[in-house]
Amino acid sequence: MVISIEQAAHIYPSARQLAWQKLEFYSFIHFSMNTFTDREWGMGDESPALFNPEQLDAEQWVDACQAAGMKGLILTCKHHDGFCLWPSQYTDHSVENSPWRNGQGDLVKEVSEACRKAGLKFGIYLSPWDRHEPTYGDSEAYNDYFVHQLEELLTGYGELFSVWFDGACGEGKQGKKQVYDWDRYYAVIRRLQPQAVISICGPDVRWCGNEAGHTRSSEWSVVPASMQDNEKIQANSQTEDNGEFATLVRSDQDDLGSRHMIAETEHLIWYPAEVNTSIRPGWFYHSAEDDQVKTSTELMELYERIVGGNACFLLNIPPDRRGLIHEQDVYELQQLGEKIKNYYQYNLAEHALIQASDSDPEHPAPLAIDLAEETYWCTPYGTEQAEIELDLGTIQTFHRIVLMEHIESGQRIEFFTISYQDRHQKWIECYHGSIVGYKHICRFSDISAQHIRISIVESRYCPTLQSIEVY
Ligand code: FUL
Repeated sequence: MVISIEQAAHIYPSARQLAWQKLEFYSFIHFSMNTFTDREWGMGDESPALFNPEQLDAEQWVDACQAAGMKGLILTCKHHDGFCLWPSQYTDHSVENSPWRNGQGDLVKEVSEACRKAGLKFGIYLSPWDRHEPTYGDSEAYNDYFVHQLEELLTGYGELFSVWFDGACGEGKQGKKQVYDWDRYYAVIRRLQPQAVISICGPDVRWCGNEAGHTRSSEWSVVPASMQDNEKIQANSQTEDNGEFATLVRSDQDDLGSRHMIAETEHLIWYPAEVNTSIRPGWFYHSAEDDQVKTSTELMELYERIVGGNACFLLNIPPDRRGLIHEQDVYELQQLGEKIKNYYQYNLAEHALIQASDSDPEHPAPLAIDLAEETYWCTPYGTEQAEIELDLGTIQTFHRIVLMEHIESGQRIEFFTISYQDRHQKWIECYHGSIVGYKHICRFSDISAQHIRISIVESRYCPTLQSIEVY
């Protein structure tokens, strides 16, 4: 049975996906043995004696994240080399055998506590691929080991917002191949941290398909259910460190969810995108890259395209060997935070007059600018085209319009245009876009006008707008 557009309009996010989407922007922290060996992928035979970040200060990391406007942090608790940043009772290959804090330290604890103190959400990255653990490749035994580690992380460090499973995977020793028991991992996470999303090799959050910060022009959250298996299939295809992490592209299919794409689909799911990239070329800190830190202008471009392109932005900021985020990175993050604040400070739509060509009586147009998250405008059931006009009261200059659908009601808008009225009352189109979803940031050069029109050209069953902002 093929799915109809009406059915496609009624695929909804789970509560955990919704809470995750609202975070918008959060950090990835790649910090581990590789920081001390100057590598991207460790071999698993590194001595724990090498790990000694003498000035480590998790609060400095958290401050840098908050300065940039981030709402959460995901820590690489174990990367592919198997070294654990917490004293796991299932292996010796951990901070417990390092000189750091005389073997008494627990970095997962320090970071999770610093996050909690500052009001940042905390998440974990636990690499399924493990080049150190001797049981890796003996599927049952390693699955037990992995689940034990998961249990330690899921129970010892408070509430988690994300459990991030990497797709990178190689073979075990002597060519042994590990068969991951994903369903078992997921069940443990659902039992112990039901509010956490399981990302990438998981059912809740979809990898955008590249590590360079690219977003599709239409990043659909409603996609064929087969997308959920993609990462796991890819998981076995990347086998060695090719040194070009930031440009790695594993899936470049551009259209995942248009009418055309879903025409033959039998099962659609809510599977929203996350875009991960690094502030530096590598995921781990390398002093040779100190002069290659992305500038706040580059980061702002990424932020607006990703968050404003219906995806969440996971930006990696790797601490250095001291255990601190490098000064250059801190500076760019602070500048980014300032830019975001400045751009989105005065919402000209807040006091506008608004009217729509058609509205459901319970969801009139003013609900699109009332700043309340739970209220929204929508058309009567089955009305797929509509126009909304804003009167700013006087001529104002603006360069951004931010649209948000009420995604609790599904993802519906497929094509829209934005126009403004010029001095001769002529409507001039200044933007056209495809999907909106959680958020679409429409960018253009300065326009001075009093009247703005948003035309929804094509949508699924009936469009909604939870919010319209003009800056
Ligand atoms: C990749 C890994 O191989 C990299 O080292 C890094 O952790 C990145 C986020 O994912 O698959």
